[in-house]
Amino acid sequence: MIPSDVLDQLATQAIELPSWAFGNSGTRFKVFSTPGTPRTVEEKIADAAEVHRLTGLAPSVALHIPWDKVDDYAALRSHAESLGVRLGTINSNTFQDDVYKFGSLTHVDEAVRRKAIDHHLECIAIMDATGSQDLKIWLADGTNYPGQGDLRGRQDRLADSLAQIYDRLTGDQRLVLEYKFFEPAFYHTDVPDWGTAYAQTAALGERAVVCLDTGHHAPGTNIEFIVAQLLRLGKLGSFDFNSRFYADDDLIVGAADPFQLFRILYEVIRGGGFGPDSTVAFMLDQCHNVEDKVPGQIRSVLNVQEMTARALLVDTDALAKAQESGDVLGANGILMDAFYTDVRPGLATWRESRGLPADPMAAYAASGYQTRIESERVGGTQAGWGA
Ligand code: PSV
Ligand code: MN
Ligand code: MN
Repeated sequence: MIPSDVLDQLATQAIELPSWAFGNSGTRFKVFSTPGTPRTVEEKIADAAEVHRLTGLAPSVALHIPWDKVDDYAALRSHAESLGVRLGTINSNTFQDDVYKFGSLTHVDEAVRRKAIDHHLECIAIMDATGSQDLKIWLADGTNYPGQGDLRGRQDRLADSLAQIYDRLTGDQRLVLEYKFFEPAFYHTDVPDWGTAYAQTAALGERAVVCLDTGHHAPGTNIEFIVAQLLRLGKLGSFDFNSRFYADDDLIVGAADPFQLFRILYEVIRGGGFGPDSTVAFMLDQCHNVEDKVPGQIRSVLNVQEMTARALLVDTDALAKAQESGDVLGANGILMDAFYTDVRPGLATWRESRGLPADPMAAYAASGYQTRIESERVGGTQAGWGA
């Protein structure tokens, strides 16, 4: 039995899906095509809407520009809304054009830097049309060899570029800066860690916050500590959830290390990052290289929901007492009790009580959706990692 106050909190959960998760993706060795892959952004949104229909967990879809570029964003917004979802975060992309070989917002050539800034201003104009709140910036900027670039100068140009972008935000729009410790650059990356993302966003102002992608840290990093610290500083803007065994694997969240996901979500809740009053956005950033994409996304949002439920089960009063009295093993045991609680039967019953399928994975398999898209969508590749 899951207590009703926990279920009430779970009812507020929303996890944004990335449009690119529905497109083909792969590694530098091979991009395998999955039957039924969307051919258009409209079809990606339809797949995302199917995930939401079966789980009630995914009311919005993030777009990546120019992968999801269209002529009429107002029409795209209506399309999404007619399917029961909204358009969410707009992700900029300055990592696939030849001109950005040596950087984008940090580039030493003013013309290239201008082009990269203008791309972000175009993204803000798209946000105005889609009603999106967040502009998410991840930069591939960095160098491969010591001496190749001036680390300090690049940081200064980055600050100036971000300030020009930030100045164009209006209303409740936010600039969300995502860090990543390496790749594609192998010696240094211009936004490699939460400290740099924090310093850059703190200099901009309140509406600039940090995105924590769970796959963007060195092995062994205590990610939940970063979560606690960013929440404490009021700078945790969003998550890109995924899981990894080695580097930025972009596998299904909770697949590699469910306990880490639990620990992260516990700190999110502890720090006020969950619930209607929180401004922390939960998003997925994943690729489904070999598995079917729609059920891959269903599995992902269910994993987040399950670990959130377990994190909400932590007996926080008992934990505080154990911590204060120096009861090391007692405190650890309280956390582990919540982690080891199987919430799946309780969640299944609760889903049914809300008019959702008890088992969304089984419901998808039985729905005929996969067979339909496989026969209807011939030759789908859609721009993105696989293009
Ligand atoms: C970079 O590795 C990243 O995590 C950024 O969020 C990109 O925009 C995204 O991947 C695309 O999958
Ligand atoms: Mn990411
Ligand atoms: Mn990534």
